[in-house]
Amino acid sequence: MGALRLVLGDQLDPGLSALDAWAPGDVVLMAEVAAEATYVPHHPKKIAFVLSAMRHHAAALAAAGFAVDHVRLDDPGNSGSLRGEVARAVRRHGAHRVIATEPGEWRLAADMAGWAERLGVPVEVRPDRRFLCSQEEFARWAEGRRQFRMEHFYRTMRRRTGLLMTPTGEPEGGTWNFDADNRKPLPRDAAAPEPLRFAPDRETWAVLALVSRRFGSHFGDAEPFWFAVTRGDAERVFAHFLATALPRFGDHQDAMRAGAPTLFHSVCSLYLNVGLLDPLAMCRAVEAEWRAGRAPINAAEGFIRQIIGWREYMRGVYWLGMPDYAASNALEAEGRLPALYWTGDTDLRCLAECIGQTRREAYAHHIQRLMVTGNFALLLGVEPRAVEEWYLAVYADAFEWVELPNTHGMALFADGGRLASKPYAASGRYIDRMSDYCGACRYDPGRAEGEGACPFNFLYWDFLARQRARLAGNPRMAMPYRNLDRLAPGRLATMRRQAADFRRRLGVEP
Ligand code: FAD
Ligand code: DLZ
Ligand code: SF4
Repeated sequence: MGALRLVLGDQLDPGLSALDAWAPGDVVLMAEVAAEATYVPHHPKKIAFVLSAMRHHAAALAAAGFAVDHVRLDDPGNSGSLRGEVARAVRRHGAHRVIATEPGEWRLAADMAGWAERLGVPVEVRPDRRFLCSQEEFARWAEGRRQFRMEHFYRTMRRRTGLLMTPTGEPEGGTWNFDADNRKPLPRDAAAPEPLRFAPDRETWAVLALVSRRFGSHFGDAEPFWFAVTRGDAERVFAHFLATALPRFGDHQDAMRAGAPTLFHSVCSLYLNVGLLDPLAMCRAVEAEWRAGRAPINAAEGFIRQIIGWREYMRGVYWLGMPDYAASNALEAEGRLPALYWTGDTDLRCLAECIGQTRREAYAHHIQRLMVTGNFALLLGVEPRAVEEWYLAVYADAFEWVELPNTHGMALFADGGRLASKPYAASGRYIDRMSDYCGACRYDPGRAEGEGACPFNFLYWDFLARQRARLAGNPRMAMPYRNLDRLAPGRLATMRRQAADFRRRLGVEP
């Protein structure tokens, strides 16, 4: 009779708080359950990644001396839910209490709050130390601020961690943020490195067969499967990134290229989010590359900002605001999500590239998510919940604490500016500048009306006109509204008609 220590599929860290003060007789429970794969229809590659990484972590914990009870998806009697598996394990082991680490999604935290009563044993939920800023610290930082700005939070985190700081407390390089140096398009002939890939081992092949049998109808290809599924291999991925991509990460952070999904990105978010990599250790390693002269400051600062800035900020906004945060809909977007998000069937080449790549790899980098698929949904006025479900389902790194603020706040502006100072709405010209997608597209990014006009263009002007009452007063939107007002009224009316037809054809409007 001991404690049952719950380790979830995104808590694969041997230093997890749920394992603190281990005592003889305690048992770790890890449970593969159908409900976690289907509450949204997760991409098969993501499910295979999580399940295989869970199995490898369970083996590593057992080898380190922990008693581990790992319930497999196809074990007879598997109840299909986390609550059901915890209840069965409490009975199986005669556990007198349950110890967990706070989960990454509000829905599970809310469910856990009722576990003690249902199970008849105390349930202790401990803080998650894998983040640099606790929920309480973020709440203190947020106190008294009506609007949050990542930049202010980021500076606090730089000072606290000492990352890229001089001995006298100034930012290295003389400025806090090199964002302006992170927007260079990629020259046509520039070579980009490939991320490190791994062949599946026997356990991963078994998981792939299981996933194909149980979840093969979900959007996405499980194979070829090349993700790391152990801590050691995830560390190799990161070391490979440092050696091959970090030096140019800064310059081309916002660039997109057809057929090159990862460019100079790390493809580490999935490993970080399930606990196979440690955020602070990664940032220290990146800083060391800069100090050794192997990476420029705009690359090191840009990467560190994503991790101690954006990543922690998103988590803070999520936990502070939930569940109300998810319910907001500041732009009153009520449209339906076009089927093309799930089929990839579209002649808009930028969308076809990003969605096709997402289907194959369960991966897209930030600008693809924000400025192509996210921007399109924003301009169309799609209902936030449907967009969020898509992002949560299709990316291997998607867990609601980070997916929701990125989608709801950053991409859709559905929080009315709590998280970002303006909507990231852009026309086809932006996509043309930052990618090579438009060259082979049937639409022309230089045209905004008539046959062959890029839909992002007429949708952009239609969006601004439609949202004038809500957005025109925002100082950061002054320039777009000045440009809108310069359009001849007849031209704007034509574009708005074209936008309305387009939205109807896509099924956004009934
Ligand atoms: P890199 O470009 O190499 O960046 C390094 C690391 O910084 C990433 O691994 C990630 O941990 C962190 N990071 C970068 N940008 C962000 C950000 N905006 N928020 C939080 N962390 C960031 N990221 C997720 O981890 N899970 C999600 O579900 C998710 N959903 C998103 C949805 C939308 C609509 C948008 C616009 C962004 C979303 N992001 C999400 C953020 C970002 O797109 C991914 O973190 C990034 O693309 C992962 O690829 P990478 O590891 O190659 O990143
Ligand atoms: C994403 C996922 C999947 C697909 N499967 C499981 C699972 O079988 N067992 C488990 O413990 N966790 C899984 N996860 C991760 C959970 O969805 C995640 O822990 C919660 O969403 C909280 O972040
Ligand atoms: Fe996308 Fe427009 Fe460029 Fe085509 S022309 S790829 S639709 S931005």
